[in-house]
Amino acid sequence: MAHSLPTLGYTYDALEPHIDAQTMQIHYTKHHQAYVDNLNKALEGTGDSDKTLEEIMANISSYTPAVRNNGGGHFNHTLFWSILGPNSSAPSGDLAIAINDAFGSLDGLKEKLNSAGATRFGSGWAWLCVQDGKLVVCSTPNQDNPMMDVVECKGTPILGIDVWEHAYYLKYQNRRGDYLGAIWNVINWNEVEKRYKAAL
Ligand code: MN3
Repeated sequence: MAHSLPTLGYTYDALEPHIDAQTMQIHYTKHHQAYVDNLNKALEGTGDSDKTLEEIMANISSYTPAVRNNGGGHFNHTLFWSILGPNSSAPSGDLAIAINDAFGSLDGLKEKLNSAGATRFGSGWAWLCVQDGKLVVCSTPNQDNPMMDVVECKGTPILGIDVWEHAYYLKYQNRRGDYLGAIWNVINWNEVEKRYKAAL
């Protein structure tokens, strides 16, 4: 079965004023759709059209650059939409404990993730991952992610922040740091917690 765009769990303007509606609409309907279309095209005739994204990521070194870029793009954005939401609260339960253990506090995690995103040269992603049962922060270039067998920072991503300019330029222009500061107002911690439990 061909890959397809996941349903967005909220409206384009739901993350205003932190992420503007126009950015959301273009990001989802143009950028993400293009990754999906180009992934399907790149997999055509390879016999791997029925593989899950996770299977493809784990073995990405044996695929073409088009599968790596567009498969990564599809995986990363699907995760990204799911961990965003209009009613952000705070981490709770085991995730809150693990964050305190690994980073001292939620502010410690924010600082580390924002620094990973701010220092990623060009385009890429900043990640919170589960690695051997522990939380770690890292970043990857382009549309790579920690599920890929080719990246240095391997793990199960439970929160990812898109630092491509298309994610923030309409509202924040070159101020990536302002975008990274604002995005914490729209994190769906319930989803991050769900992914944390599943990753353990
Ligand atoms: Mn993007």
